[in-house]
Amino acid sequence: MRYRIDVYTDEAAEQRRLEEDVRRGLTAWQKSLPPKYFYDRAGSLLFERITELPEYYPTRTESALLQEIVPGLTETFLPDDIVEMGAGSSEKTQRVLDAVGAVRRPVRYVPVDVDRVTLEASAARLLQKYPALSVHAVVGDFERELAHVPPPRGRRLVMFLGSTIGNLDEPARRRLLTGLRDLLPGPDGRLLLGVDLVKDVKILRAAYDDAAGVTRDFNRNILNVINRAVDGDFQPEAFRHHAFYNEAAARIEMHLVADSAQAVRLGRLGLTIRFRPGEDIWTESSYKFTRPGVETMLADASLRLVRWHVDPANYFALTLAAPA
Ligand code: AVJ
Repeated sequence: MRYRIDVYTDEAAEQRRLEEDVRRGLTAWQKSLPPKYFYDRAGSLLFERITELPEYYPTRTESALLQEIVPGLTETFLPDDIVEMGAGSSEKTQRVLDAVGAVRRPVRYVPVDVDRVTLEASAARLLQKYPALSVHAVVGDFERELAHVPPPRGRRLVMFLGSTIGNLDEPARRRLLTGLRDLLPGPDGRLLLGVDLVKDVKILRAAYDDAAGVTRDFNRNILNVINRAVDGDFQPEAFRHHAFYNEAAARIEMHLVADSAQAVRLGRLGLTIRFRPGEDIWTESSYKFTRPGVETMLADASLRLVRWHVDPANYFALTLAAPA
């Protein structure tokens, strides 16, 4: 059997969680929404457009780095089992599958993602392209469903790319990395982690406030998601996109600022949310890392850094880690 898919998403439970998140986030003193709600169909398409923007360096920098390091990586560590968190369309995965010889060597790929449709489509594509590959897809939130990842079959590589880890604050990061560590029993497993690095503020700012306004549209789209989910009447255009680098916290913050007073009705929650002029919703943090910071973060999850690969400009790092 070359293909299996396990689904751990439950629409009723997701809806309840979203309602909780929205109620808590929008009734707090500092209003906020969790960035995972950016990614409905429209939001995922907008994110894809972001990855192609001239200002948004992370995706192309990581892709080039991956291309460059994967041959050397598989020379010293040839995995039989590849787990990928937030796999999405598995575009970068193909670089790794090529390098591990999944065309002729039996390799299992375990993608974990909330988006079932995307997972199914990419699994079909990969199974066709790699005759020796098997796919065990897990549909679920990687912050919650790690326990459902099957035990390793041979040498396991866990991949967590795209600096998605940058969305998490310190406690959530530690929780997740500890969970990933637990997917690697024995000394033989490896974690490949993509992290965006601290750099010139102008470059960071431009990446999250592009000239074409795609990131603005992406940010505002979260209000469409909320409108649909809880019968709300947010006017996305009444909110200004504000992205800045918080140097003390080493993170980009994205906010949506109400430039005029707004009263927003959330029908399903029986709530009216009021905004004073200038009041904002904090929609995303995107943490930026340094090598010492990554080493500490790995150590806190009983992992140790084995290899640190950066591009020539020092924009982005691919980190290889092993159980400590
Ligand atoms: C998908 C979380 C890595 O933080 O750069 C891109 C999301 N937000 N532009 C990032 C994002 C605005 C992205 N991550």
